[in-house]
Amino acid sequence: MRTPKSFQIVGVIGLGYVGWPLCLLAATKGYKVEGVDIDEQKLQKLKKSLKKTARISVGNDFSKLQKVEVVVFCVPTPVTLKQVPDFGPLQAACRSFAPFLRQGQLVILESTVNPGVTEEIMLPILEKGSGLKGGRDFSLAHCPERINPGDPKWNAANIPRVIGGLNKESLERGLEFYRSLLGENVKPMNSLREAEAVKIVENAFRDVNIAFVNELAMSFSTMDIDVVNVIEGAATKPFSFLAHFPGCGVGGHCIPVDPYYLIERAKENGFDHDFLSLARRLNRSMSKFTAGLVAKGLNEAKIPMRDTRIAVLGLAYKPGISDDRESPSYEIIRALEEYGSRVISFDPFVPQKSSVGTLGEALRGAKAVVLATGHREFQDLNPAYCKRSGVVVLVDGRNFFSKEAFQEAGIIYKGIGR
Ligand code: SAJ
Repeated sequence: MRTPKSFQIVGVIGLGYVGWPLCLLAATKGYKVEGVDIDEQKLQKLKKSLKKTARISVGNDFSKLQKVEVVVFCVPTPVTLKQVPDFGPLQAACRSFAPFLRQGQLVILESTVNPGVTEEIMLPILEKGSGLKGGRDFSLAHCPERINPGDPKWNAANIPRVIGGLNKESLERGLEFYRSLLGENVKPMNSLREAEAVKIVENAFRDVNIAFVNELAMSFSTMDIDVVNVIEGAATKPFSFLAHFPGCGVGGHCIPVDPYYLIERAKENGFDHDFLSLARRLNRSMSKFTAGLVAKGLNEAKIPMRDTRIAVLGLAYKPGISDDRESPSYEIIRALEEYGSRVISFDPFVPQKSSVGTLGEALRGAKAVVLATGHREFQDLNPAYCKRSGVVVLVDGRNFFSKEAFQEAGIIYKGIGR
């Protein structure tokens, strides 16, 4: 497929779960690709995966980017332990690239940032380091990434996108580039800030909806109402309802992180996002709520929490992947240890951080089990097996198992809202 006349070579800075799929997509669309990353281990792994004839070359040399027409930044934008945005990696990448920024290049930021960051943080570093003027000498656009790790259906090649530009020409050139990758599935926004705001709004929307059902779960558990059944009932309404489900917490590098970008940015303008902050507090409280369910269950069995062995199954933040960033599992473990319990963890996707290597070892001597991640591999945890292992309490942090099956086996079952 021929690329548009303006672009032949694309540079991608940051070859993680966002940048690398973009490299592959651009190569399939006929571009030559220069991938740059600072992580040697990652570069070695990627180099092994590349066939010699590949249109993609990877390395840590930013000077290679002076010959490309488009440079896309796909670097991490985490938050600090105080939940404040950390633009360190983005600023470092801009400083490394700026000396090689050339007249006429199109620079795009895909990393998730709050409104204002592209223009107020990225642009000044690029201009200072290159002596060029954004909008006049080079174009600058923001096209927020929407990669959904582990999603079987949606990927870099078919997820619709939005894009905003520093000026009209930046927007037009950015649209031309992304339409060469995705066809018409690219919506132009009126500004960089609008494009930055779209991504934050998408993910804050999800966080507040999860907080809503988490609060319902805590309320309904006092009324003997199964919140999952109620949500599934509400979801029979074919319009104006979008089901979310309660759980032991909200993990990942998107949903629990992105709202803080908006909260912190608005604070600088004197506005407090009370609602977003409340939703964040509520979702973060689910790990303690889950540990409390363990205490309740063991109490019913007249077993003290102190020195009792408890197995936490699942460290990844969602099923079927090994990513454990911001995973609530670690908060649950901390909360249980504060009760004086002896916690054993097991996640087949995160072996390096698991205390043991098998489900059997995790259950051995455990009086309580917490299911924190709904990996398919945990389906084998059947009630009889639990009973034989001496498990007395099961806290189902993802409402993953059949409550009835465990209760019939004489195991005290506590779900999240059921
Ligand atoms: N979670 C709940 N209840 C829910 C949904 C999720 O407790 O109803 C929890 C999950 O267990 C997990 C966390 O929230 O710990 C995040 O889950 P997620 O399904 O939102 O997964 P992410 O973090 O991979 O979110 C990504 C996001 N994609 C991008 O930012 C590009 C998000 O916008 C998508 O909506 C989401 O995937 C998706 O729909 O799968």
